[in-house]
Amino acid sequence: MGKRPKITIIGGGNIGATAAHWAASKELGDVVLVDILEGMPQGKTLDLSQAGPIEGFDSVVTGTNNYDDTAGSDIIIITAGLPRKPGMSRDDLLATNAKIVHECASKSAAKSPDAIIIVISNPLDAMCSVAMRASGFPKNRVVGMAGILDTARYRTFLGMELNSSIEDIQALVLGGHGDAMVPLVSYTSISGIPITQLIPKDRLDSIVERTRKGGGEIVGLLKTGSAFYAPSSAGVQMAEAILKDKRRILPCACYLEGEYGISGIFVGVPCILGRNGVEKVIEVSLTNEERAELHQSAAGVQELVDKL
Ligand code: TXD
Repeated sequence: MGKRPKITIIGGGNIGATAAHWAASKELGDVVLVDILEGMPQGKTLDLSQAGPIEGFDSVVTGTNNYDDTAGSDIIIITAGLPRKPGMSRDDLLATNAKIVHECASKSAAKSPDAIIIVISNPLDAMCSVAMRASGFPKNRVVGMAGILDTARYRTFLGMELNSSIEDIQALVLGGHGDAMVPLVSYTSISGIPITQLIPKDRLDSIVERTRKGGGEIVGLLKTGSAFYAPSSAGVQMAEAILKDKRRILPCACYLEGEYGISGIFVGVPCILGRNGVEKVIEVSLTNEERAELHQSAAGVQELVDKL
């Protein structure tokens, strides 16, 4: 009888603690929450555990400041790092978060050499490169969470526009997790109906623009930090696809080696997520304009990686 899967979440702040909440309530496995702050992960997970009898989940959720407690994890979700403040770009976090992600990835990978790393910390695409280098893991076992969040924002705005269920909206957003991301209108449908039949172009364009600026909109409202409900939910959806070997097709930041004409960096593309992490990168055909936008977004990622 196999033991329960083990999910380590590094960074017990807004995203990490909320990811622990989603993972525990879905009973994806036992959860270990790591932070540098003494007592904080221990307190949050003790509190979360006490919701178990109410919500009906038996996941064992523990907090720690010691990587020994993360040993043998199946999944490592890295959320540690500073979030943006109003006026900051994700790129402003590069130097500080690169150091943090490097430490978290190397220390956790040493204790769980067979794990799959899901990176959430920003600037996301560059932090994936840091995590792959620091962990020494192969490209299929390092994947970044951004496209699912960006696509979820896009789908939410479309559902609002049509006053219809988000469950029936299928969409794809490619590219780096930045203002240059590429929502693909040509691959957006509602119950198979192309979106262009349902929403006029001017409204679609403003929805695409709002999606691109979706992170900044929330940072501007919160003032003290950035989004965390949807980002953590997206990260846990990736963990679920991997742990249950669902082989879902989801937009994730994957390490490309020639796909889409891009090499040597992580960029948001559709991929199959299963027990081995990124099972396959899926290349969809793009219009010249969409391809140019994807390459422009990738160039922004390359610029950040070059600064590392
Ligand atoms: O789509 C996406 N990928 C993004 C990612 C969506 C939203 C925001 N995202 C980014 O995630 C954000 O820009 C940050 O870089 C991270 C974490 O955001 P969060 O809102 O959770 O930040 P918090 O609440 O400040 O939590 C960060 C925690 C905090 O408790 C620190 O003590 C801890 O990280 N931290 C560390 N933990 C372990 N090890 C080290 N070295 C460390 N340094 C800080």
